[in-house]
Amino acid sequence: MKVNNAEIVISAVRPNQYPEGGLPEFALAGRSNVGKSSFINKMLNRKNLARTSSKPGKTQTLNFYLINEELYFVDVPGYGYAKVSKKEREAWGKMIEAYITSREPLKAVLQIVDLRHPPSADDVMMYDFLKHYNIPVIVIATKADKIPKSKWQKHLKITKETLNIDPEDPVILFSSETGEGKDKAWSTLINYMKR
Ligand SMILES: Nc1nc2c(ncn2[C@@H]2O[C@H](COP(=O)(O)OP(=O)(O)O)[C@@H](O)[C@H]2O)c(=O)[nH]1
Ligand SMILES: [Mg+2]
Repeated sequence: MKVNNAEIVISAVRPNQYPEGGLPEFALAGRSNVGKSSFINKMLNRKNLARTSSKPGKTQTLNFYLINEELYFVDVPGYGYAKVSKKEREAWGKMIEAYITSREPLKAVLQIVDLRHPPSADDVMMYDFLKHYNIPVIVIATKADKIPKSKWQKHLKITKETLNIDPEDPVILFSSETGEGKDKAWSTLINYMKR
């Protein structure tokens, strides 16, 4: 995929702010700080379009990135950040649930996990939640540059086993540092766009 143009079109807090037009959408889900914004920037060849931060729990809106007037990436606030109140967590849950379960143009959720560690209990819960609602899931195991290549397969196996992954769901090894997995991620997205 050659990205000619990418721009944030809206940071939405309510469904009536979501873009109209029905272009295919891919939402990014994952723990705070796992690398969602970095993934978006790498995929779009942009340094800082999606804000990356070492301070988790920042994005509290659904950020819609329009790519080539063809599709959207939707950056979703991360989960599993300890320092949010119960009330904030509930508001987050409602927003995500409302979006994921009723958004017609949503083609798949890209669930971002950290290849270095087994998926967390929150990761497993998110995966099960998506499967429960029959939302197609593409797992992106990122930060691959942080472990030696000789251990990639072992870590991928642990990722799949911990998620109890459906063998139909793609798992893509990725690095926002090196661009590992970028071509595979794009070809997978292009396939899912046609569904
Ligand atoms: N080495 C390495 N660092 C990464 C990678 N992806 C993200 N990071 C770092 O992890 C931190 C959190 O990334 P960010 O994209 O803001 O995570 P988000 O909260 O999920 O959006 C930042 O310091 C990034 O530079 C990666 O693939 N490799
Ligand atoms: Mg982010």
